[in-house]
Amino acid sequence: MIKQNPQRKHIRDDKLPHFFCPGCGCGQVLNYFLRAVDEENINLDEMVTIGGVGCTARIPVYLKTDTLHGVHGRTLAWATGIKLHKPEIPIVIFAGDGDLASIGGNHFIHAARRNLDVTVILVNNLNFAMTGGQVAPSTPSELKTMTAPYGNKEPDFDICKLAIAAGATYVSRWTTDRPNQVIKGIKDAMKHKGFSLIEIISQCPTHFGRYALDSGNPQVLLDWIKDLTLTKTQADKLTAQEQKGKFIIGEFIKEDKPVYTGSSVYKEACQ
Ligand SMILES: Cc1ncc(C[n+]2csc(CCOP(=O)(O)OP(=O)(O)O)c2C)c(N)n1
Repeated sequence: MIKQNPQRKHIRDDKLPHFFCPGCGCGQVLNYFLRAVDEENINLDEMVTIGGVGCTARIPVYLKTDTLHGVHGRTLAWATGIKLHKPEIPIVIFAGDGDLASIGGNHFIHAARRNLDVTVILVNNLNFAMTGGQVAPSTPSELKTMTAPYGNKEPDFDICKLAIAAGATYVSRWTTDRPNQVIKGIKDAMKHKGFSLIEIISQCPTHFGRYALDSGNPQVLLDWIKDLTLTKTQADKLTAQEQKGKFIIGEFIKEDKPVYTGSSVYKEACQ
């Protein structure tokens, strides 16, 4: 008899099979999230998960949580509304890099500035995947995409640095091939009071790999990401020029600051 994965109980069976391509990192992130939740005994019934539109945004659809799945780039606007009404509800957002840093960029910087008490799990697959592999603000310079056939001529965002500059109070970055660190990062982000961002650099073999690396093989992409990955300690020994184009991983910030819904004025208004 096949032993069922213990995390399977958190999945909505009626939504299966999932729609992720073979080798896509979204399936891994879903798995890591469930392992984090299970290990911490977190009750999914008391949680809201939110996805905009995109491959990553689809992750909450499979979860037995209260789930909002709707408009591309507006996850943090919804989260703000929910927090205003019920500040005690834990909220986890699953966002693609396009969702969070392109169309949702303004919501992102202001939610971070306000220290909105939510966890954002960013799956950065370096392109707009669901719509066919367009260039995104996270696409590394000079790499080809469906809409940048001569190579991306724009500089890319460092989304973690953007979050820190805006005021986020927990920020870390990992890669899909580091399960233990991702799981710990998700736990830490969920336990953190305030705006927490965990960025996970992920493989999109179907679109990013095919255009940027001439390969739809997930292993080729994973190896490519691994070769470009540096820990924070390794990166600290390099110049800014030498760090260019590298995926620097680690926990970048963790600090206590008042949260958006924490002021006495807000609490009185809610009573
Ligand atoms: C308001 C709005 N603009 C654009 C779209 C089209 N759209 C749907 S998914 C998507 C790309 C998603 O990319 P990303 O957020 O990076 O997530 P991924 O699919 O790569 O995980 C876009 C542009 C939309 N659905 N709604």
